[in-house]
Amino acid sequence: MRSLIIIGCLLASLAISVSNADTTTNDIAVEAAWVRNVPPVTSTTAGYMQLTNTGEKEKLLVGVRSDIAENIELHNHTMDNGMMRMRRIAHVHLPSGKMVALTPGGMHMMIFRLKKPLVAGNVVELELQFADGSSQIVTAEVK
Ligand SMILES: [Cu+2]
Repeated sequence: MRSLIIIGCLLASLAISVSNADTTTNDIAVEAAWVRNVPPVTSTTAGYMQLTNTGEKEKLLVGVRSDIAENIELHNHTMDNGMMRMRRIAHVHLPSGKMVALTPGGMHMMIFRLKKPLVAGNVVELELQFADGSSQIVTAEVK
C-alpha cells in the first residue's frame, strides 16, 4: 500500500514537471518576418512579422533582442490630435489560436542603433522574449 502511494506521488511530480516544461516550449509560429532596409546613414529601422499562437495559453511578447542592434522596442501607432504617433508598448498579447500581425502602420518592432548597415536580401536573427521566460529565435529578411 505504501509503495503505491509513493508511486502515485512520483507520477504526480512527473506530471507537474512536464506541465512546467510546456509553459516554456514555443507555441508561436512566425511567418513573413522582415526588417525594413534603410540606407547606411540611418541607424533606426523596424521589423514586422505574423505571430500565430498554436498553444492553449495566451502568450505575451515582452521583448526582442538581436545582435544587429543596440536596442529593440515594441511599438504601436496611435492617433493623437489627428497625428499618427508611435508609442512604446510593454507587450504584445498573443491569444491562443489567433494570429497577430506586426505591420507597417500597426504594432511593430522598432530597431534602434544598428551596429552595421543592413544588406537587402540578407536575413537577420531576432530573439523573441516572452513573459513566461521562454524565447525563440526567428529569421527575418531584410527588404
Ligand atoms: Cu516605432
